[in-house]
Amino acid sequence: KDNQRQGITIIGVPMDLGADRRGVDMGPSAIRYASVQEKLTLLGFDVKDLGNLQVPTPESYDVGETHLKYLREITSVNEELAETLDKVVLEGCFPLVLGGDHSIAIGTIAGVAKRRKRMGLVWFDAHGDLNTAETSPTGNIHGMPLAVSLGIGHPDLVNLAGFTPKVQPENIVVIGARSLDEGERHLIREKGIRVFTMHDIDRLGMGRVIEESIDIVSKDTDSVHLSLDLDGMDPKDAPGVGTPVPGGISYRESHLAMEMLSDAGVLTSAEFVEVNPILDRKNCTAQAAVALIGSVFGEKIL
Ligand code: Z70
Ligand code: MN
Ligand code: MN
Ligand code: MN
Repeated sequence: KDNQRQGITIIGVPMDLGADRRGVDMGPSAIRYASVQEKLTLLGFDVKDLGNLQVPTPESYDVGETHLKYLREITSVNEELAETLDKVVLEGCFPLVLGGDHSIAIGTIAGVAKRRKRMGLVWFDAHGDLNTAETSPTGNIHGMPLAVSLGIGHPDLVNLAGFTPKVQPENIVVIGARSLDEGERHLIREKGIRVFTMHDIDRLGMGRVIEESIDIVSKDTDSVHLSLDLDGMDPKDAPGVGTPVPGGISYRESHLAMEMLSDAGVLTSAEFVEVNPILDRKNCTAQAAVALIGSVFGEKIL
């Protein structure tokens, strides 16, 4: 029956205020052009696309403090994103957020965590995104959202949606890390965050990494969010990102990861961020994102 199909609600956030490189604001458009809605509809889901949130253009605003660039504008977009996602969760639909730079995870996580007692978090990324204004080498807020979600950072970001922290360190896994700043390494040790670096993926294999990850994010939790930065993948397979770091997760490994998460049936929300069509080759990074989204929602080879 049509009205019994699981609902997925897509929200685009054309945010580029959290990163230095323009172009990532076109990510939602590129992912839609790669037929995300068609794919999910074919898989049997009831898909609704809310379109894009309004995001200010950097040229018309003051950057503000250089150690927290565009703090005000990023905070207000994330407030709106959190409110939108809270409604999607209340409606019982699965929120699928398309970025935009990774600073939007602050609002996504605030929104999906609001009604949950305890959320698990899968952070797929070349980076830790665990910086604060004090430790960041760039002042770019897209390098801070995981710290913010743990309750560490500027109060305007940390207290977004009126509660903090959004997640506990023991329910987080980072997968694909290979570029960490000194302050991030310190925070990982201090909080005991489970980080599967590329070294761990090489040694254990992605299959074991995901088995362990599922245990960590689903133990004593009532929901699991997937925050997937396309720069976690190898730049050979996903060149259209602002900060490519060599030696990343292969196309094949990333699919295995999504398929295993899907089979475990634990995910309750997801976001795909940092797709930059200006730096891409024939939209292949957006196409990779859509292929991964297919796997998240149960697409199988056979
Ligand atoms: C660096 C910083 C980052 C994404 C770059 C880089 C952070 N650690 N995140 N690209 N997606 O500026 O904080
Ligand atoms: Mn950057
Ligand atoms: Mn990131
Ligand atoms: Mn990254």
